[in-house]
Amino acid sequence: MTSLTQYGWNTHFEQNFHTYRAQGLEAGRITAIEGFRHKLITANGPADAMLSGALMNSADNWDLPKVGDWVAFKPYDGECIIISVLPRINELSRKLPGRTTEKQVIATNIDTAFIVQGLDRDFNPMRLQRYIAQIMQCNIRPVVLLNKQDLVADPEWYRQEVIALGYDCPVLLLSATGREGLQQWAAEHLLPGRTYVLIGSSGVGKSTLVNALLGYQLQEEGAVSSFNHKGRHTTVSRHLVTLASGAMLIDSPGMREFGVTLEADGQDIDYHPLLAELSAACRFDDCTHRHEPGCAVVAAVHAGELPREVYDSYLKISREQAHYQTVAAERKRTERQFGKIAKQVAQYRKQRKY
Ligand SMILES: Nc1nc2c(ncn2[C@@H]2O[C@H](COP(=O)(O)OP(=O)(O)OP(=O)(O)O)[C@@H](O)[C@H]2O)c(=O)[nH]1
Ligand SMILES: [Mg+2]
Ligand SMILES: [Zn+2]
Repeated sequence: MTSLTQYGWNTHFEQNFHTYRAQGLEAGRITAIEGFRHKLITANGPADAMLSGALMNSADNWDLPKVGDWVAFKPYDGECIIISVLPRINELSRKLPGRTTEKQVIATNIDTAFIVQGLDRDFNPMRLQRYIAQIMQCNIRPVVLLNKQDLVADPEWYRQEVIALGYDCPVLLLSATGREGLQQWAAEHLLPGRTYVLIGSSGVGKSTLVNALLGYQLQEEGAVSSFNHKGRHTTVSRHLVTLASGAMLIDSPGMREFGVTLEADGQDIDYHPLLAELSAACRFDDCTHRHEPGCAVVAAVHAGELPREVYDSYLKISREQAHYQTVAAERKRTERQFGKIAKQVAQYRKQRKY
């Protein structure tokens, strides 16, 4: 018997599991998804599971189990059937690339997300800010990992560039292959019973970092790549591994784009401490910090108190969020209308008895 608390089980899940327990179901956490096969960690060790027919048919994609989810399952003939996903504490999501407003859930029930950038050609403060904004919006703590520090002459310069942006998040320098900085990273940021996810572009060294922590090859890392990425062992699916320390780490495939979504009440982006503080001093409560008179944010940019990169990132992200919000609202309206029609058809059929 393993105790589920070491995998992150807590009173939140316990409370939501009550009714399922009464029905004789068991609880497990999703560690990997390969097609239809779901890998679980349960009180009796690892297990394979499938979705129940009802779950497969009824749910929206983002309601289906994702890596990190706690589920209620029924042991059945040597196989486990997943009956339900327990309510999530949070979900790390992004807007899918392209003109869609579709949301993709990357992983769930996360304590900290490590944003990995490589100090070769990948370093990009604008992209970094987009990650930070989205992660904070998901109620997850961001930590920036600048990997491949062995490839640049002055890695500290890059770290200071990120720190100067003024976000409330730690910035670490690492070399996965040179095994530099790993110890400090593990000691300060990888705690037992907590769940972490690594995100960032392809080739920044996420899997190499995981493997370095595990101390063995869980999966092949890429060989040194040429420009076209041929022959690289790029990660194709997400999986959760448990380190010897008891910390859980989710590796994920590289992302080309990390689109922001917009939950709830929009307007206020308070992912940047100074930006949030300044907004309070704007003349208008609903100031968008663009052209309004008496805007404290614009004044701070002119005075050199708020970094221009932060302001530019704010403009870009808030524009995208506004777009996401309008299109998502439209989609909801259409779905509601469609729902009404479907209901009318069902009623009509019932009356006509066919
Ligand atoms: N010089 C140097 N190379 C590194 C370092 N970390 C990783 N690499 C190399 O970078 C390449 C890509 O590493 P991966 O770990 O596969 O990158 P990834 O982020 O997992 O990529 P995807 O799975 O495609 O998202 C490999 O050739 C690694 O050996 C580092 O700290 N320094
Ligand atoms: Mg990888
Ligand atoms: Zn303003």
